[in-house]
Amino acid sequence: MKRLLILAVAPLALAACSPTEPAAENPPAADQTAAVVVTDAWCRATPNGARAGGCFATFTARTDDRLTGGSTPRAAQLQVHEMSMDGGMMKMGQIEGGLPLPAGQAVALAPGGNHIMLMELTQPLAEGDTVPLTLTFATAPAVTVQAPVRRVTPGGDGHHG
Ligand SMILES: [Cu+2]
Repeated sequence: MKRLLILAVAPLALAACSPTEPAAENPPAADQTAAVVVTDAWCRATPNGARAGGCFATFTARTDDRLTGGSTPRAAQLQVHEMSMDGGMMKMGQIEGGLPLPAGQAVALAPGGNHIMLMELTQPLAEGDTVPLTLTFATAPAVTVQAPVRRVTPGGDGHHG
């Protein structure tokens, strides 16, 4: 009877050694409800008298989307601008149809490239200010961020080399 007992136990041991692996993929974090995550928002301080100012941020969309515009209490208009070369001159203008935000890809706005333009500022953007930016998307709900104002010395940071 001893031999029979051993045979009966073996299948149990086997089962214990091969647990069913849970799916390896990470479930999305519970608090990632926003369809577009906006990080590192900031605005560039404007010299006295400037009527427009640039703001920057990094956007990560959960599904393909586009940054189309927005609003701020600090300016009459908020536009999404791109830089382009035209006959050797840098020009900027609104991006037709909005800035593409491919799913899962961090899209960074930065000085010298795509930017958020605040037109007709109510007052200059001063270092230490915080600018509320409400950003709108083609499909995702609008996102409001608080962008601190920083001073950038033109050409003084060596980043353009
Ligand atoms: Cu601009």
